[in-house]
Amino acid sequence: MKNIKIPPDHPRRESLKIREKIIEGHAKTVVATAGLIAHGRGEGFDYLLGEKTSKPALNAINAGAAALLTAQKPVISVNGNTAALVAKGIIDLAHITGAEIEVNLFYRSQEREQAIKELLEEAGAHNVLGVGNKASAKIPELGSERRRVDPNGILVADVVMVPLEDGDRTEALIKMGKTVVAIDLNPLSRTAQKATITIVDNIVRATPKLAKAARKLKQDMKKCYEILRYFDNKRNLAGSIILIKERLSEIAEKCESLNHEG
Ligand code: PTJ
Repeated sequence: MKNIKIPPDHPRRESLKIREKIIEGHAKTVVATAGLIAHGRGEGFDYLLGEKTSKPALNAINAGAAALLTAQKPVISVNGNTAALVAKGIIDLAHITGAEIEVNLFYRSQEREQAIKELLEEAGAHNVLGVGNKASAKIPELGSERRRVDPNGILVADVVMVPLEDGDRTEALIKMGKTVVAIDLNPLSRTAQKATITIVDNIVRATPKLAKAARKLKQDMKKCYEILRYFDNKRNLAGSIILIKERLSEIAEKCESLNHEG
């Protein structure tokens, strides 16, 4: 598929560039067709959040980096959208935190898992878990293809990072006693509500910020434990929801004043 040329002065250039990456990923079977819809949903929430990393998101990014760094066995779960958007960033984060990378798909097929593995390897990954026969263990509570996990990865992990997730697995992983770090632009989703640490931000912005936070916190492990002790996910999530509410009020007020001027 041929990429479209986005004019340099287009007001929504960044958003369109990200969209192109998803479309390209879909053409290579990395992104599921439903992944296009999921992306559109994310764009909607990103618009409401002002398309920037908020204070609550930064708090959660620090907590997420601390959770990965203090884990015995951290694993970053990668699906199609994540691979298409931030393959290099995920590898960087895994390298800093000592996390494994595991492919875990809702719409699993041999073709897709192989395409995602190849994309990750091209980006520099060496040991991609969860592909082919490696996904031989099962999460008993789950009915979807997401139940298939690697016995050396998610099954035995104590901290699992799940970007762009669907709620069932987050709940199942929590039931298994794992710490779940979610990245989800929708603060109302089941994943966002159920995860231990929820980063309400675009994965494109959050991933390099996670790597930066991890690089800094790695020098001060005492600080990591302190961050985790004081982090309150429910309160932090409420912060993201309030932010949306305030932005909507501001926009509504502007509309109203324009109406009066007219
Ligand atoms: O690759 P697969 O087969 O594992 O399938 C992946 C998708 C994303 C299709 C699957 O997990 C799915 O259906 O997810 P949902 O239930 O649509 O949830 C995706 C969530 O991610 C939604 O809450 C979106 O708002 C959010 N989201 C979308 N794009 C981004 C995002 N969050 C952060 N950054 C984004 N760029």
